[in-house]
Amino acid sequence: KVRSMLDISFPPKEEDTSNGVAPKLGVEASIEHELKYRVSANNTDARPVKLYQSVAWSVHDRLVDAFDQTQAYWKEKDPKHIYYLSAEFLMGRTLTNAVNNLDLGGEYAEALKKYGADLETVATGELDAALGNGGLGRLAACFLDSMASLDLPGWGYGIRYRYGMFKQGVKDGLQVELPDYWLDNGNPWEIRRPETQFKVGFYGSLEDGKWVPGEEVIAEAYDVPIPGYKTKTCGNLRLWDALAPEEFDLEAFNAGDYSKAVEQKRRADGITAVLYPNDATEEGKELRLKQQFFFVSASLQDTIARYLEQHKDLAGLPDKACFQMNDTHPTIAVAELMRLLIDEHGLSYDDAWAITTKCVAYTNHTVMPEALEKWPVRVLAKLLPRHMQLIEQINSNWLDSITGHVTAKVEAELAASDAEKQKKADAAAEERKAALVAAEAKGEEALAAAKKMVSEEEAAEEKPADKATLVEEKLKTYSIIQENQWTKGEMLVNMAYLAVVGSFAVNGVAAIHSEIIKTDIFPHFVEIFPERFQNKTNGVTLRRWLAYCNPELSALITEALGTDEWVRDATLLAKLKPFAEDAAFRARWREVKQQKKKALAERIREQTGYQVSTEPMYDIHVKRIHEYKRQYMNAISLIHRYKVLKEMTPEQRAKAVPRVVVFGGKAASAYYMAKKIVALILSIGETVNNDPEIGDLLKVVFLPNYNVSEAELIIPAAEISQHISTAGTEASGTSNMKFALNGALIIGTLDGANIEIGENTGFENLFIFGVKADEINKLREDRKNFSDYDPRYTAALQMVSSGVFGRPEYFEDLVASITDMNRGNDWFLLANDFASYMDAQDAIDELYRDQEEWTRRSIIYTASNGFFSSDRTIDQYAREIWNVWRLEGSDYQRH
Ligand code: TH1
Repeated sequence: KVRSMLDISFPPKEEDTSNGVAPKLGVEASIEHELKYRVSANNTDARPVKLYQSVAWSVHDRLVDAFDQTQAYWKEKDPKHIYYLSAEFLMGRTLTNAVNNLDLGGEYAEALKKYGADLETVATGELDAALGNGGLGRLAACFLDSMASLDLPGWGYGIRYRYGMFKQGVKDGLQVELPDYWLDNGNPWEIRRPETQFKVGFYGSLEDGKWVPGEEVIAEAYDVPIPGYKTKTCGNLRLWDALAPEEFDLEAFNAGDYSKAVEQKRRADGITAVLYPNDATEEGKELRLKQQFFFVSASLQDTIARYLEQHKDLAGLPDKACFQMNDTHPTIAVAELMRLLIDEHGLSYDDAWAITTKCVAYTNHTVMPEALEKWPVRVLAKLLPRHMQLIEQINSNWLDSITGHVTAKVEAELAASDAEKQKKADAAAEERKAALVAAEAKGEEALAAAKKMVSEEEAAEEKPADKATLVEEKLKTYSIIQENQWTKGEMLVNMAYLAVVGSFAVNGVAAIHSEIIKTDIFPHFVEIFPERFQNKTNGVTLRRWLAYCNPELSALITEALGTDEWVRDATLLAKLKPFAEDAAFRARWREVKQQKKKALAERIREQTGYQVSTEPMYDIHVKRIHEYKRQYMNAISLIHRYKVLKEMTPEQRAKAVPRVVVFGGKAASAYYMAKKIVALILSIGETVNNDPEIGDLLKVVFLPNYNVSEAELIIPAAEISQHISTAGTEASGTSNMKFALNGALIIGTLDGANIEIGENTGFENLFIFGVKADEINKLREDRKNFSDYDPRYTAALQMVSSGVFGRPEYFEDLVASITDMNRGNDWFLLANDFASYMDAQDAIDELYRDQEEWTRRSIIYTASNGFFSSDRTIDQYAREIWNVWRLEGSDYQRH
């Protein structure tokens, strides 16, 4: 611990322990107080953002009360805690969630009347906290909500990036990236903790086995209270900021070299400056590793320090702490926990290993090879020499521990093949012997020639495999440290392997994904510890993703069920099923959808200028832009749709089913093809939306800057949503769950959580198409001489190449990526799935003509998918991995 000079003990108080403002003032008075004193705006010029700030600070004070009480209670009861280590937390806005989770919605609505405002409008004054890329970061945020709502003692640990996910703009038909300075207006949701600081070292060398860092920064904590839903439990998200040592050490600063201090500050600032904008792709930059180590080290030091306040013996740590690693990004935790236990707390290697492997668990979120983190030994050894040494030791112990297993495997394989080979070799040897005897009889010259021939033959002969070599080769496939298959000679640390070896549990995020990681990614680890591998199907919080983003639908559900308990217990949604058969209920369900479509149409007009009708089907495709997610295939299908509409007679057009197709999603700034996909969608929209012959029959909209808040607006308006990744590539997907819960039908492949949504909803109610995951490898092989293109597909691509949508040269390599054997060769198999995709699209049009049946299905979706509540997911983690329990036997939890 760096600083404890703030060890002031507060005199015990009778009532609250807060700053004394909130509990004494009612909601209305506190807003007024904040408006006047904190944001300094008098009532008359309370511009929306100032009103937002005042309301937020007023809520903040109430949050702090709940937070302090919970944390004090947990400290007293000392239950096992779960620490969710994640490089990303995609929180979005906080106000609406906090007010409603604290059950203060009514009071704030009432108080705001005075300002002629409603909470919904005021809430738009808040900037999204976008400290994450996409699904993985949002999952972490949903998990925090569920942990608190289930009264589980849990904290999130991450990085307080000063710039979150970039803001996406559109300029000249292309994506542009703008900085996301989300702290611009201050942040009422965080509490700075200058009293909680830890040193984190980098670089340097090992001197007598001891690490002497060459650079040090200070990690300073910021706490973000996480209110549970209608419970007093308020969890914590602790985010770390980096300070230069001179920033806190005033004396050294004054005595020292000013410019050196400034340089140190610049370097420290760099660590927490910006979130890497890559979703499910790796960028092996040293700064990224620095970020990972920075937050992991601070979090582990913090946890150990708090543990030691109450316990002496670190052997008990596994009974009090579990670290869940959100993908491999925090995997250096395995080495850092070892280092802290051994170097800082004097434990033996073996004791430290026993503790570490009882405390750490790992969630895998992807099987995409380009996302699996592998750090060059060279980089790790330079940045973290002691950790590299520990990883080498971990690896060598690991390989020693399995040598017996591997040897037995090799022996079994050899026994089968060697007997055969040996027989052949013996026969050949006999022949050669005979040849020599015969040559000897013929004289010196013949003998010499025969000897030469024999020795050549012997040299060329296949040697019976040498067991030791085979064992060595096989062991390499288990090794955490491996040779780079592209850059020979470079050694890499496979972080996923380190995570598996260092964890007591490893899980995937949907049923199919958890199977694929066992068969394709970690099969050799499954041999050794089959019991370590689990599935935990993802989930989403129904608070944010249904109750709060769709209050109209929620009111209808609550009315039908006669209770709002479904917000807490999502299984109750199943009771909606009979209402699908009620025509009057269906009409009201449709009315809500219509209302949400109207709100989205308004947003589309604001953001793009396009006027879209609310009559057509709203078809939504929102997620990060990626080749594997196949927005490109959707775009090609829309070109075909456009072409068909153009070729129709007016009578035919009158019968066509109109659609508004909305895309949203960011392309990583360095992801070349993804940016071209965005450009293609924008270009298609430009042509189609301005074609007077088409009118309302088809609109193609790219809504810029898709983020959590946009999603809250878009998802409730969806009638159909697209989840069309190449089978086997999308680990789970989570927006599919949000759409289903909001009554949007799904068109999708048999991939990720789509499969389980199908099982819950009934596959007959989804529009499923495409090849299956287990066919992919063979199909990719076959593509080497593939020629079976659907004529609609070819014609659509032809339109791109011939410039119907402008810039044909710009799109040339995008087209080539799916048509040219040497330039991508359609790795994600768009051509294979196109025809069945179009069939599914036709079925959608057909069903939409029958609005009663469509609405019936929509209700069935909401009723069937309570399983995908993150409360269920977290309950499973708690029971099956973490072994943590809600604090029971107290009336403290519930209001
Ligand atoms: C996503 C997966 O792609 C998605 O299928 C899944 O639903 C989600 O995680 C939550 O489990 C991933 N996001 C990332 C981001 C990075 C690296 C790997 C993944 S996998 C930076």
